[in-house]
Amino acid sequence: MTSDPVLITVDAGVATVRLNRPEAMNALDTATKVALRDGLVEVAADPAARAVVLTGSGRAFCVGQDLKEHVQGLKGGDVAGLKSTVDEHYNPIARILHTMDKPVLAALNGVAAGAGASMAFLADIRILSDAAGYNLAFAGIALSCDTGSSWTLPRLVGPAKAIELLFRPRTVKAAEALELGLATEVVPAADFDDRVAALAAELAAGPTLAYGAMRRAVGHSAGVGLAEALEFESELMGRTGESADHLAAVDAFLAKQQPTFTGS
Ligand code: T3D
Repeated sequence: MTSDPVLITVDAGVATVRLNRPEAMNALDTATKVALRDGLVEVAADPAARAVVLTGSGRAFCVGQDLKEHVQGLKGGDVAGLKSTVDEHYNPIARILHTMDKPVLAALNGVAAGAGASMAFLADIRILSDAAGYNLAFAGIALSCDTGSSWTLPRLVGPAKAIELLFRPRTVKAAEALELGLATEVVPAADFDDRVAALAAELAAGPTLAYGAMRRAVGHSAGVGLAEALEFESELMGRTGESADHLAAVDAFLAKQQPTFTGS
């Protein structure tokens, strides 16, 4: 066992980023936020990591900001610390999760609350154990929403549902999350690790550059008109069209074989 608040391993193309404060339901204290932010930057730059799994140890995925640490700051008069942690920690974490050129899979072993939920919404795929759920806890502590949830949540569930979930926080259980579009898949807890490993392996063996381009294209298109989206698509098609994976895959298709992607 180790006391590192975030554990990162890279194995067979899969980087697993595991929040590791099970005794605190993986609440985000400063050390955890720094380790997560810096760890994600490293994983994003590591060519050996072709798919990223974000998950938690113990019974929770992540319950967001560590309120025990937070209240000490507030009572010590450090209200400015609230803004600085958003700028120094939450926003960089959101940016790197959203922009890295490789697929991101959020594996919700348990509840995701506040910024924990926001991080899951930034992933491409959300696998939930049937013991997991979401709680948009921000209003419960009289805060606005952060870590990109004002952007991701309405895109996932529509603006009206987003406001409902933000105004009246409750734990949305896995089955409802699936209905709402907040889960890609719900898996019995006993099968969770195997299913996450299988899906991560599938993504890690895929056309990494194309996946990265697709997540950029879909994120970019959300804020622009069709004309601009077409231009960006053209640029990305050019980039992926020059890749070794593209040529190898076309060759394999014509030879009626399965392609082997290298991520380059
Ligand atoms: O400046 C800034 O930091 C701004 C940034 C903010 C980003 C945010 O994430 S704000 C949102 C912060 N998170 C929350 O408000 C979530 C609070 N937690 C809950 O609503 C519930 O705990 C859950 C719905 C997540 C889970 O409920 P349940 O019934 O499974 O567990 P519980 O009994 O409420 O909690 C178990 C323990 O975890 C308990 O401690 P205890 O009594 O055993 O000593 C509880 O206090 C602790 N805990 C839960 N969430 C947090 C936490 N401790 C510190 N920070 C937490 N976020």
